[in-house]
Amino acid sequence: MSERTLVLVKPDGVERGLVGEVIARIERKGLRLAAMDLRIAERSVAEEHYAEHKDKPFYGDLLDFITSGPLVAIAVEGPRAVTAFRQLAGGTDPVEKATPGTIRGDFALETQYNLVHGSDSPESAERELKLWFPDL
Ligand code: RTP
Ligand code: MG
Repeated sequence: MSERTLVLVKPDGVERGLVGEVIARIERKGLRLAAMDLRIAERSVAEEHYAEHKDKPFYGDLLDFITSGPLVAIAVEGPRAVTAFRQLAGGTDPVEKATPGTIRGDFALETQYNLVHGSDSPESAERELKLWFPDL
């Protein structure tokens, strides 16, 4: 049974030249790229994407950051793709939660600059994929 998830290589990941590294890990895991696009996120898309965090103290900074430069949006497909990619990414705090061997654990130091996003459930994935890839 295949499922889809939305992956973002956030602006810090693009800036640091880690797009290839992230894609390589997705592909080596056995997941498939169904769609991919380099773009600067519209503020409105970013607001909707992170709507669950709108009352959090970091929401404004998060929107500023995610719209600050080009990011790579990827629709990733495969068996249990949502959980599989969350495991590749590692925990949100790249030092306290992400372990070495994960994308965040290997390459990030700060929670705000944690390189990648992955949908946190199949329902979130459906919602986010509609937002980022309406034609998919
Ligand atoms: P994401 O949504 O980006 O995949 O990350 P996540 O599920 O692991 O973490 P989430 O709780 O959804 O937080 C979304 C993003 O907001 C930033 N953040 N900053 N300063 C802070 O305390 C803080 N907490 C979260 C991170 O960039 C996180 O990935
Ligand atoms: Mg999240």
